[in-house]
Amino acid sequence: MNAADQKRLLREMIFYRRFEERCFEAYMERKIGGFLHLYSGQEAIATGVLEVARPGHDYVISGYRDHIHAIKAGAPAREVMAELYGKETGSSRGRGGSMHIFDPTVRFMGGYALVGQPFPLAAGLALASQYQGTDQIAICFLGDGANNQGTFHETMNMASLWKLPVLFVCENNLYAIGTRIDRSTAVVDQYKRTCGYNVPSSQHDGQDIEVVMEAARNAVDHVRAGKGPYFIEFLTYRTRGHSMSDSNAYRSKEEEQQWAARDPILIYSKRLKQKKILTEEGIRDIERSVQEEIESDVVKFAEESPEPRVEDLTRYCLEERDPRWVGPLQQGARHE
Ligand SMILES: Cc1ncc(C[n+]2csc(CCOP(=O)(O)OP(=O)(O)O)c2C)c(N)n1
Ligand SMILES: [Mg+2]
Repeated sequence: MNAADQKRLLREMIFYRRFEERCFEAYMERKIGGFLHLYSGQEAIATGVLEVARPGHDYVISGYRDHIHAIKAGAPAREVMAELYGKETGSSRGRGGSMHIFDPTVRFMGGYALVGQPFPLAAGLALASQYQGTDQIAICFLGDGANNQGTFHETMNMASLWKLPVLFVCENNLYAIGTRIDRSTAVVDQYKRTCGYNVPSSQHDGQDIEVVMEAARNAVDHVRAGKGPYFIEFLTYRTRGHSMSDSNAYRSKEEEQQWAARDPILIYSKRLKQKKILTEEGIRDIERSVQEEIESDVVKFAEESPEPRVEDLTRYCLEERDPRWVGPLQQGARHE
């Protein structure tokens, strides 16, 4: 990777962190309502995995902690923010909110509120690619807790049997809401759980974006080569509570501090400084430009966009498709 790409990746992670922290602030100001699950701390995973895949071409699907997967997949950040604000210009016309970002124009096939729901949907998307003979793969991001759902087991079995082109990305942040993984899950190492289905798997550090990219590249190559599904586990930690209603009282300060020292943005900033690709001042410039872009473009767009009209609330539900989606769903994504 050249220096420009390394700088861009650091900027992307800083942008994603600021995006999420800005959501937190807007929620406190009651501009965003409903559920809100932030991705802060886990940025290296979405950024690294999708960097080595082909966003806009491959299918991407996620759970409810979905904003950053959507943006890195190619959904405009301002439309994601407008969705959180419940505005007509949002990715889902303001009808879905935080847990239901959806943008088929870049083949981001949704965030889903039900834990484990994306597993079979990802397999279905992979089956479509296989059936149509394309080289698209489906990439499914989910948490550790999701692997205790029946859908995990059913999907692993079918995906393996049919050799579906699907990459399962397990973001193991050690908790499912307030329950630590060793209190809910008999086998703590998630990558070991797929051996019963003959799905190859591996476990890696999810805090170092270069480790993530290296591991994801091998996994993506495996899946794209038609060798069937792959399950990749990344160890990570969310810096905030599970959702906005979580006081986060179940984690010790020592544990939080240990992980804060392994923050993905901190790790990568240090590395780029050591390599003399960036100086401290260069990093501050990036932070300033991110702040400026989020305020003057992303937040401004969301704030100034219109609310959906009451008489339009059932539009796009049944017979009428969102016109933004009709072309891409019939002809392929906007990048092609
Ligand atoms: C089918 C279903 N059961 C329970 C819930 C409640 N619930 C929401 S998030 C969550 C924990 C999921 O944890 P994990 O998969 O590790 O994801 P993380 O929040 O850590 O990213 C649970 C049980 C739900 N949304 N859907
Ligand atoms: Mg979890």
